[in-house]
Amino acid sequence: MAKVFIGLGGNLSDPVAELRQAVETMNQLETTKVISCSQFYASAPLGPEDQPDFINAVCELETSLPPHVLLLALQAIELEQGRIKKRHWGERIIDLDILLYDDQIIMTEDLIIPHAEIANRDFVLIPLAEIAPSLSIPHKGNIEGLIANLSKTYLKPIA
Ligand code: ROI
Repeated sequence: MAKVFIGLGGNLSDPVAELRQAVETMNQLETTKVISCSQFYASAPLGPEDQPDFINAVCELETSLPPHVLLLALQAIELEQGRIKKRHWGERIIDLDILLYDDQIIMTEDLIIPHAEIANRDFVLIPLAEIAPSLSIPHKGNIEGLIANLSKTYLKPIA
């Protein structure tokens, strides 16, 4: 089984319900189990500011689905929940990103692991650190160091 971390985000419709639904569906994928999830956080949008705040979380999965099969499964969940692309870096119902897949490094056209922006995003690093506090990210370093390097953090756990 591989240990995988998934970043979840959304800012349309009822984002908390959408994230919960995605967690439940991921847990039902074959040979896949959701091991833990961070709290849900409200975060300021990265990108155009005329869109609602996001809800973000990170979950840890155990799966025997290979990376590209998992990617297709996550894309199917996004579509099933009604994701449509409105604009670049714009609002979305649900985004499911593979952040880490064991300690694999993957660089293909449709899949880059570790996620290319993992080191720069408070809404990924802080929930990730909550469930994996001493994680070391291939090529990028220890999660505590990455968090210390963040410039701004506007992120707060929702009640
Ligand atoms: N901004 C925040 N705060 N959270 C996200 O998950 C997120 N996802 C995105 C863009 C539009 C870049 N901005 C985001 O894809």
